[in-house]
Amino acid sequence: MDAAGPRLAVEVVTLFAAEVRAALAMGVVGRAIERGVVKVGLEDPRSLATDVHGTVDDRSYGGGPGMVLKVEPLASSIERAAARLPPGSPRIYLSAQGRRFDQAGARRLAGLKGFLLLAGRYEGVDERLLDEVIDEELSIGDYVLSGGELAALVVIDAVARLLPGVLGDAGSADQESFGTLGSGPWLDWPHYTRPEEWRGRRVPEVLKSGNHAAIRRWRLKQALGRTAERRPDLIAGRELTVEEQLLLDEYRKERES
Ligand code: 4FV
Repeated sequence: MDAAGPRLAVEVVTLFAAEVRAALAMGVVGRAIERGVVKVGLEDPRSLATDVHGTVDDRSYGGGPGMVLKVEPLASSIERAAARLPPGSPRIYLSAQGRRFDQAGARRLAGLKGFLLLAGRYEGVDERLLDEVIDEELSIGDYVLSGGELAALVVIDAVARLLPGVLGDAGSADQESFGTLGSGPWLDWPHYTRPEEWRGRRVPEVLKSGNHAAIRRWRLKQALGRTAERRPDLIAGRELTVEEQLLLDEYRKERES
C-alpha cells in the first residue's frame, strides 16, 4: 500500500464475511487488493446484535414466509463501516429493486474514492433502514438471489478492473465489451489463440496479417455485427459513425451470403 493509501476503499456489510473475503482473493481483484490499489473492509452485523443470541433477523410484520433483517444491528454496522471510508462515500444496498448495474455504473463507482455495499439475506432488510441510512439500491439483474454477497462481488470485480494499474496493460479495460471501441458500448469481438487450426476451424486470416488497421476494422465490424444480432437494444437510438454504418452493412451482407 503506497503512502497515499488505496485508490478505492470499499466496505461490505455482510453476515458471510469469511466467504466474501475468500472470494475476493482471486485473480486481478485479489492482486489489486494485495497491491493496495483497492482496500476492502468487512463488517458482520451479528457482531453488533443487541441480544445475547446475536439475533439479526425477525419475522415479518404482516406475516408471510421468511425472515427480515433487523434495522438496529444493520444500522450500527453500516455506520461503523462508513466511518472507515472517505467522507461522502455512498451506501449501496444490493437488491432486485435497485437500479440496474452496468458498465456505466461501474465507471461511475470507479470514479469515487470509496463506497459501502450492504449485502442482504432472507427476504431482505427492514425498509426503514433504506429510508434512514442507505443512499441507493443497485441490482445486478432481474432475478432473486438468496443473498447480496454475490452481487457485491460482481460490483467490486467490475469496478476494480477499471482502476489504473489493475489490468495488465492499461488499454485493455477500454478494449472490452461495453468498452470504448468506436462510438459505443458494443459487445466484444471474437478472440482466438493457438493452434491456428482446430477441428478444421481456422483463425481468421486478417488476425495473422499483422495489418493493425485491418485488424482494428475487422474487430469493430465483429463487435458491431454481434451487438446488432444479440443486443439490438444497445444499438437502437445510437448515432453510428459513417465507418461503423459501413462496417455493419458489410457484416450483414457477409452474414446473408
Ligand atoms: C439482488 C439482485 C438480490 C435480495 C434479498 C438478496 C437479494 C436478499 N441483489 N441484484 N438481483 N438480492 O436478489 O442485487 O437480501
